[in-house]
Amino acid sequence: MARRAVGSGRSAIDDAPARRAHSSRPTGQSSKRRDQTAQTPKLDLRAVALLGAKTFQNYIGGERMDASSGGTFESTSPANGDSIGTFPLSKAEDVDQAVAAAKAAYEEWRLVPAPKRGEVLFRFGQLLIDQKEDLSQLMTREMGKVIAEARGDVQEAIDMAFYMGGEGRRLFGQTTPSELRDKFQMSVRTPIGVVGVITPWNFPVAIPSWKMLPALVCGNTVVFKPATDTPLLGERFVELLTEAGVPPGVVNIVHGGGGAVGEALVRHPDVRVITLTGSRETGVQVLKAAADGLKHVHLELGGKNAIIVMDDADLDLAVEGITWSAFGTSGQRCTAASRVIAHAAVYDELAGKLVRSAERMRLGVGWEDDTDVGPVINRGALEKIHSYTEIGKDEGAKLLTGGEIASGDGLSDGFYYRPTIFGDVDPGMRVAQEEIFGPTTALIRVSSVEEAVRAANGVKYGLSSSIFTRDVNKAFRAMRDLDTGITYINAGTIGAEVHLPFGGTKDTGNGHREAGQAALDVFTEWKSIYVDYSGRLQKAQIDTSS
Ligand code: UN1
Repeated sequence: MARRAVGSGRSAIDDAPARRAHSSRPTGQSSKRRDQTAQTPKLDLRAVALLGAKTFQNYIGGERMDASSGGTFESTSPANGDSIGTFPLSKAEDVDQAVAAAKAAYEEWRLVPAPKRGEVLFRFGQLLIDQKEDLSQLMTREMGKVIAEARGDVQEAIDMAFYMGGEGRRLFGQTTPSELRDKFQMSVRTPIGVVGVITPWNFPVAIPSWKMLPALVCGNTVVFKPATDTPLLGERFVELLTEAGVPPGVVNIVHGGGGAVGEALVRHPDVRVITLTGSRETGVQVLKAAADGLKHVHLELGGKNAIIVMDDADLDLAVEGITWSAFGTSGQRCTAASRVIAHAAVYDELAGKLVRSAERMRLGVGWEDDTDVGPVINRGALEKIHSYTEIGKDEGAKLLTGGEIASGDGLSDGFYYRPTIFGDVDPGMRVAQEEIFGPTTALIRVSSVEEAVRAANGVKYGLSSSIFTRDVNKAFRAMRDLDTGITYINAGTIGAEVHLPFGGTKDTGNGHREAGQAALDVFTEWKSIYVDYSGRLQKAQIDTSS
């Protein structure tokens, strides 16, 4: 599965390590690592500085082990190139081992009462609270997002841990009357088995929590492949789950690229569920590869999200919402506002305010408090984002600000791109159609709410949308007509909370949702149970006259 040159930058399964792959060096850690996990010291800045010196292993069936091939890859900081750590470059044999461990552990985990499984998640939530600052500091270094957003990412996982922990005492089914006498019936949710979890780098703690925590509370076991750009955060996630009491084999981590580990997981006959957040193209490949096995596949793919600004909007509020949604996380959210559809009456004023707001943003390393925009994830992403600036210019869009790789003041050591705004964008242009996954947004001029909604819907994706208006009628029309899984009124396109369904329409996914109650549908089968206590054979649909 080849990495695409353009398109979504957040490709999890095909993210074969963008960085150096080299042969393994001796680790001397073997299974002793398990003990170290229990007493993992809190990361302070000194510990963070030492990170590059560490070599990590896979965690399979409660044992630490190198990749069977002995290969490794290195994780480095997009902020300044510092080494974060060295990780096993696993292959299909490692996946086989992990799946066998998860399959064996399933037989016991599925029988642990769901409230007890929920209690493990509560403990995990508490550990995340205790480790929030350390994880956030680590995240700003390994993934690059600014520290306030890193804390938000961890908080989202905390919220999910408590939400899904509570599901342990719900997991509601239905009871219904029977058409026959002396007969009882109900539906119950049952776990499915081994779940393959393939996650991206942009929410390296939150997204694994959206997938693994519902999978676990429902009684499944997990083989987890974190993105090769953020393996240490994946590692810490599993260490904390283990510390919270997840038994050996219930969660296994296999590091490595999508072409080897991801594909082996998707094709493995004993993996019954695949959940992937990644690019549209990867999603299609996964769906095809999983088709022969008739697996449950949950896909959370791209977005090309629009913010509509009507002529009656509070413009300053809209500018704040757009700035946050377009340039927060350096635009690397699937919910990022990469289009702004503005009413002609306010277009010029809005464009001027937006350009000033973008130009005020300070680029830098995420762990400095006054940084507004951190780096993008890697050189490939930087080049792809810049290629869209060239595409936009060639298409005739007007570059209002940005459009360049940032350098100077230490920025040349990392992958920094200036917040970029295109004006006079035609809704059909590539910069208005394709997911760029960087700090670039496109301004489109319209003259009515109907035209705005048409433009907003005129893309293949359908994740998030927003409208700024003070007219309740327009707001309700937009809520009804915007064809997306998430719609905001007088807020940007980002900021979903964990207890409502998260996902999108059209090419954003395949009809499933994560988060909220909807997530349970991905990780359970329904079983309908009929109990006849009449003592005789009653035939449904036939013996129904009494
Ligand atoms: C993503 O970009 O894949 O609503 C997830 C938001 C965040 C999650 C984004 N809570 O933007």
